[in-house]
Amino acid sequence: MRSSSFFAASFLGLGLLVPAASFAASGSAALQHLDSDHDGTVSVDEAKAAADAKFTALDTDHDGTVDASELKGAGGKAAVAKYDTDNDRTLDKTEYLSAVDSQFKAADTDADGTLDARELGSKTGHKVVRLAN
Ligand SMILES: [Ca+2]
Ligand SMILES: [Ca+2]
Ligand SMILES: [Ca+2]
Repeated sequence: MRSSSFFAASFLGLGLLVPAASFAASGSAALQHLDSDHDGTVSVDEAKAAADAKFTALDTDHDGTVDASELKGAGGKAAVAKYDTDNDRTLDKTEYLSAVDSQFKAADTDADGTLDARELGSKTGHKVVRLAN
C-alpha cells in the first residue's frame, strides 16, 4: 500500500515534470527570474514583488503612474485600456498590481496558488511574465 502510493506519486511527479521541461522553455526562464525563494514555483507575492520593481522601472518620468508609451513592450495601450479602472489613461501601482493579481489567477489553471513553468509558459502565463519580468 505504502510503496504503491509512493510509485503513484513518483509517476505523477514525472508526468508533471516532463511536459513542463519540454513544453515551456520560456516559462522556465521566467520561472528562474521570478522564483525568488527557489522553490520551483512563483507565488502571487513573488510575482507582485517583481511587478512592483518592474513598475518602478517602467515609470521613467517618475510621476507614480505608467502610461501607454511607458508600457511599450509590456502591453502598451491595450494594457492601459484593460487595467485602467479609474479611466485616467494611466496605470497607477494599485491598478498595475491588481492586473498582476487577476492575470496570475487566470494563469493558475490548477488553482494551487502558484505558477509552475508550464503555467508560466501558457498564453495567460506570458501576460503575468510581461507585467512582472
Ligand atoms: Ca510615468
Ligand atoms: Ca488609472
Ligand atoms: Ca498552479
